[in-house]
Amino acid sequence: MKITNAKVIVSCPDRNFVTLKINTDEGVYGIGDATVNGRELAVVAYLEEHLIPCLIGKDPQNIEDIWQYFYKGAYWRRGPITMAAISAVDVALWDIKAKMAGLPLYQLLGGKSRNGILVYGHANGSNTEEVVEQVGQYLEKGYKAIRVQCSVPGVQDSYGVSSKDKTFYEPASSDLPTECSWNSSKYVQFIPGVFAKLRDTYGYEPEFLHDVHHRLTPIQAAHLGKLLEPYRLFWLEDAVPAELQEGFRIIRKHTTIPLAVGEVFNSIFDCTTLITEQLIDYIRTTATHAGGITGIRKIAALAEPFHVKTACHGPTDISPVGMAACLHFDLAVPNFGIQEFMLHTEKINDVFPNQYQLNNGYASLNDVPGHGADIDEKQAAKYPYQRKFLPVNRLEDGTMWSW
Ligand code: CS2
Ligand code: MG
Repeated sequence: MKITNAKVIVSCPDRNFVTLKINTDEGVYGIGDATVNGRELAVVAYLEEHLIPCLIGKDPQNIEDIWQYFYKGAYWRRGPITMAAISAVDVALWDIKAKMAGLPLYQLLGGKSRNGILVYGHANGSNTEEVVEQVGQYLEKGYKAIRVQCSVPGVQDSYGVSSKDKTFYEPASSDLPTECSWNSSKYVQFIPGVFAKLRDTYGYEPEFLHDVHHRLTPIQAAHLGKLLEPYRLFWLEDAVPAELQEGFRIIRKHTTIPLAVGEVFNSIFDCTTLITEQLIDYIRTTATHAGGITGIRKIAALAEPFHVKTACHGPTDISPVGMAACLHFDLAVPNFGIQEFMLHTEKINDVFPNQYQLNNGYASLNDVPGHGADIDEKQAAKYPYQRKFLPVNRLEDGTMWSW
């Protein structure tokens, strides 16, 4: 069996996606997601110029060898662009292998380890009342777990709060990046009150999560963790920028709040200290960014004996193809924790027909061969790429900060 050609399709149905399609001499094709939000065309160039020429003629069945060829063969290893490109190749090859076997992908990963895939949705609001109302709507829809973000009084741009008509919240700009303004002290003082109100209103059964989005220092994060402990959060996510894995020792020393990290990680080396020292509880690496199914399986296998569970990143900038890959992994992996799940718009689902659904807080998959997600190229062609920047962030005095 041979790869005959491969192409990259860039489309913007409400937001940008980079999709790889690999064709074979047996007529079977595979689809992978290579979207890096805000840096899309860098991955396109990487795929078209550096990977696709080497793929032609290779046997698509040798997934591990192809992965190693591109990983070890890069010389300049790792990084989000390289690894997103490798991820797309990997997911497309797993798709081909499962289609050839006539099986849903999760069967090739060891079969079902659970009946349903627990997901969390996103509630947010410009004040506590709005948040309480939105959380109520999610609970009515059957969600068991909900991420909660709220505007902070006196802070110009809090993270994770969307305008009402949008299903995503990063203020993507086609001009230069939007400049946000931030104040960590006001945030740390305000946010525990939101969770106090939620527990008052809905009791202690629903699972609530919160994303700090890399904005605190370790000691600030430790303080916030302590303040949030009475409200029994499922997790505190990305409390600090995680380039310094050792920084989590400080947070861990001071608080029992469960910690999640890793949506921006792209290899196992980004999380070895975090996992082996048990500094975190959930690892958020995802199929689109951390080396595909092959990459996240290895990370999950390292995490399992250290009681760290998986929690694949799944905002709307992961395409339905990337989401499908994650859901197959989630169904099979022994140390599954939770899956982030934001609903895509109708336009996006028209471009990417898929075979998963949500029911009563759990995602499930239809049993079709492969990962079940595809790209409708005619639909995709209707929505050409549009340059979009993610925001940047500054403290109130103008100092650059993490967004
Ligand atoms: C967020 C992401 O889903 C999350 O947890 O942190 O939505 C993140 O802001 C985006 O992926 C950035 O592209
Ligand atoms: Mg996050």
